Amino acid sequence: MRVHHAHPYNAEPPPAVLAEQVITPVDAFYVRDHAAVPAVDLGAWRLTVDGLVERELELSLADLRTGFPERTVVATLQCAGNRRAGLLGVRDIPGEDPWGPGATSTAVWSGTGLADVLTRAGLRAGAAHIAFQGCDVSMEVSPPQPYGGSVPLAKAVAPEVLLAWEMNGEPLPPVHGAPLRVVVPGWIGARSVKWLTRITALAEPSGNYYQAIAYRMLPAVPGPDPDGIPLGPVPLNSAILRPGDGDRLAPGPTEVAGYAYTGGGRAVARVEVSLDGGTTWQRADLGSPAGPWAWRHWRATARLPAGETTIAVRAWDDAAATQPESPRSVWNPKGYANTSWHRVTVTCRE
Ligand SMILES: Nc1nc2c(c(=O)[nH]1)N[C@H]1C(S)=C(S)[C@@H](COP(=O)(O)O)O[C@H]1N2
Ligand SMILES: [Mo]
Repeated sequence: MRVHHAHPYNAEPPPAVLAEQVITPVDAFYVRDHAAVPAVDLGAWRLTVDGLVERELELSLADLRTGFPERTVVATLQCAGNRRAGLLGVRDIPGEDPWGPGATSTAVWSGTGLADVLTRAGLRAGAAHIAFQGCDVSMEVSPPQPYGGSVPLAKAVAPEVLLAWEMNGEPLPPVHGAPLRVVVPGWIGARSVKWLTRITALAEPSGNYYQAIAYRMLPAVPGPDPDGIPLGPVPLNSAILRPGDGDRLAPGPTEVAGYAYTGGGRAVARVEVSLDGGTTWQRADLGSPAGPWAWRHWRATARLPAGETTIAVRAWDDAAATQPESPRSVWNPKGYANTSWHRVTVTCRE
């Protein structure tokens, strides 16, 4: 893993490792923490459901496992800061980690539907957002605050949104939120709250720092909208995982491989690779879909000239939207959602 920070732990797998399998092994799955991994006493652990509900609930893990139907969803998580490194060349972003294209991974998640738990509690009139709170306390905020966030009710009750206790068929590991986390497929990773202890039905979005202040798309130049756009659905993105930037390659055809992903219920429709700065594009082959909420792996065979070549990738979605050419057009003060063409530069021997 490429460790950006040891405490709190923040690490991404090397790109080539992500290219190996559509389902990322647990030990290669990126980790994004804002606080120390909390020590959870499993016997004492309870999930509280409160706020605008008919009945407050206190559920143990056994209550969840035995009292609710189990569901499994293959879902990609993607941090809003994925590919931030590509924005740093435009302008510095102090205090934020320079993530490469590996702040995203895909797993098979099992647990129960959030909708089922909300149905058991019964929502009262006026409930419009579902807030989540973890038991890790972030020292990045003053005064320190448990990590949290929220999603609008329409997404919260969608069938793909899980309270997950299993990842790739194993109990959820501590670093990924044991014993229970939210998985909000298609939305930025920040909404998939780990170490979940409280679900609250609210009339407004959560006031937690990570919903109200961070994870917002601020304007590049402070203007009439200083609060920015709260980030939710993940925009269309793609990256080259192989070859690696700076690789020296043998002559002959080169296999180029990577991922493409879009959230918000859209689908990746096409991936293209350019060897000439975007004048011409070659179609990549998309791997078979692992489900509507998972990334697509892709490959293309490139015939590289001798010397240095920059390979670029872009994807298209089913609304025929594509990615912007330059990181300049998407630079923002917190360095979120770098969706510009991803590029690697390689050298081919004569
Ligand atoms: N409780 C808690 N949940 C959290 C976080 C956190 O710091 N604390 N980080 C969020 C962010 S920003 C991301 S991108 C994902 C990362 O999930 P992972 O570490 O399992 O990859 O978890 C989210 N859930
Ligand atoms: Mo994130």
